[in-house]
Amino acid sequence: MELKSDAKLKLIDKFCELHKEATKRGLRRDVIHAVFQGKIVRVTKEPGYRLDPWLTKVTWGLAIVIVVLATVLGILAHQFDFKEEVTMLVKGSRCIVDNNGFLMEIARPKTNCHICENLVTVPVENNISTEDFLQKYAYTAVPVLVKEATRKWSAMDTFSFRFFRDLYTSVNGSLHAVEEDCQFFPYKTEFETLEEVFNMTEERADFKDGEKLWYVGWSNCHPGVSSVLREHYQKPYFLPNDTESSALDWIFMGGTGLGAFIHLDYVQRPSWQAQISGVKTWSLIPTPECEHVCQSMNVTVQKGDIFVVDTNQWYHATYIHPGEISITIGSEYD
Ligand SMILES: O=C(O)CCC(=O)C(=O)O
Ligand SMILES: [Fe+2]
Repeated sequence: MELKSDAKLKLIDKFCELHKEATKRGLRRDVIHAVFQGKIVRVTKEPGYRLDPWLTKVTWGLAIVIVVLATVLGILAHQFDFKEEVTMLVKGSRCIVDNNGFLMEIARPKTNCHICENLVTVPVENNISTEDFLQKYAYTAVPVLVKEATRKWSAMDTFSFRFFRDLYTSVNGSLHAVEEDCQFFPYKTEFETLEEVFNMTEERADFKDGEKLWYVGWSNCHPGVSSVLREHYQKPYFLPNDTESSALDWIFMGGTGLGAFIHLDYVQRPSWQAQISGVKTWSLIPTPECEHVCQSMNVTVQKGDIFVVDTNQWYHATYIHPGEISITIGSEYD
């Protein structure tokens, strides 16, 4: 049975409106996302953050409506087969609801467990040819660590916290673009925008003793910033010429500790990530349908290495080692 497409779109639009409304009314991002994921949320009081009683009622009202609508949308997606629209919604073509586990778990394609059946460690390659990469890894969802793959990139001597701060503060509209059109992941920090990250004190940026740790990630979709970034890195040498890199650059940056908490992405394409500075360990966990045949694996990425992984097919979490700030740049490819 087909649900009329304008009815689907109306439902999706309603969903987007609610998300925007919740944001506008000051419902915290982490709370909105937890609600969208169907979690029970407790809004704790934090210094400098208080909801007045009226706003609390509106907030809870909105949260309940969102949960109900997410449930209806999920059930309809399943029954009437409009998973593609749901995927598009969360991918951000209409509105961005990042980390929306509830809807996406319903929409995601199941993993073919052959990809990891006999894999016990992440393969490591040096000087891999394009042909080998294409045959063994490009679209197989077998992750691979390519050693010393960024040798000629000027990013290695250029990218730093201050480089990104100067770039974003000098390119008009770029911070606004991250807020409106790209994605920002504050992880465990209190930052709500990339602008707030760049406004932190010099001491905190340098991880001085006693300062709060931070680790954040964001996508860049501002052409002015992209063109500067791309002067400093190239498409990885082992990617076939006809692969298209996404126009989005993904940047993850911060100090030691837990990086990204365990999650699955719904970007539909595999990704590469280059370690520009610092050391990061990735934990890969098979999806539930493959748990019985596949194993979890860890892989440590050193400065200059590129890690390729299909983040749609492997749950993943990251840990940043003590020492240099971890800075990575990456993209999706197809
Ligand atoms: O680099 C990280 O800490 C997380 C990266 C990630 O989740 C991704 O690339 O999908
Ligand atoms: Fe991810």
